[in-house]
Amino acid sequence: MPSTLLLSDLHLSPQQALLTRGFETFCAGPARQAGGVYILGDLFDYWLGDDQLREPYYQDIARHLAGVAEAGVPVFLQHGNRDFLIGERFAHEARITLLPDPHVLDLHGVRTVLTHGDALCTDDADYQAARRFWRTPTRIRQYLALPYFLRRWVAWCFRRRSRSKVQNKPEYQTDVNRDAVAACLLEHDADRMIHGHTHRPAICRFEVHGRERERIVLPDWRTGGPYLEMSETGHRILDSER
Ligand SMILES: [Mn+2]
Repeated sequence: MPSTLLLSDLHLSPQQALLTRGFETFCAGPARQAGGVYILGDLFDYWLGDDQLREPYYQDIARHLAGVAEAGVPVFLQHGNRDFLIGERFAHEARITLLPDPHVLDLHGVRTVLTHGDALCTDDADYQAARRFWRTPTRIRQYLALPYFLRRWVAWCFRRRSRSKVQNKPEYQTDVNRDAVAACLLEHDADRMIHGHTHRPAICRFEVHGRERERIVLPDWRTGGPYLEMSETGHRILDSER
């Protein structure tokens, strides 16, 4: 059985030439050998709406993803906090399937929860309040109705503000909350969780209700192009550039 590849937090943008090359290498190589590819959010550094495809850079990214699907490998995408406005038009162009967050599946024999991870950072009340405030259908509709240049400016302001905020927060606040993780695993009767977002790659084993569980945190793409390869025999982190 071919392996499953999982990755997240690529934060692709036209300013990131090296990352973009890594992503092209990933799409042209390892992705095409896999049984399926799961991108668990923050593929892009920002997403202003599917009309962002007007920029040739993003058309290229969609084309690289579509190439994977054309090679017969399904690609699944979850929204991250940076790109939750990715919609059906992008999905169609890139030939990907959008997944809800969380998404539960049997991954090589283990019931697994896939999530971006930001919803589990419940110690950051400030962030969760903002998340609830902005991610309602009405606000999304209002934002998408703004002209493109205005949306770009708003997104830039948000990124700048979030950077300074994150720097001033204690580390535990910007990490997932253990109780939230346990509750999510119990709710979905799962033994494993895979997420990104925190940029703190790790494999944690712990017990919930007398059962051994596992949480895998995907590395971000600040250095290289790492992805998780899962198969019947286990899992390992590989790099697109090696
Ligand atoms: Mn994120």
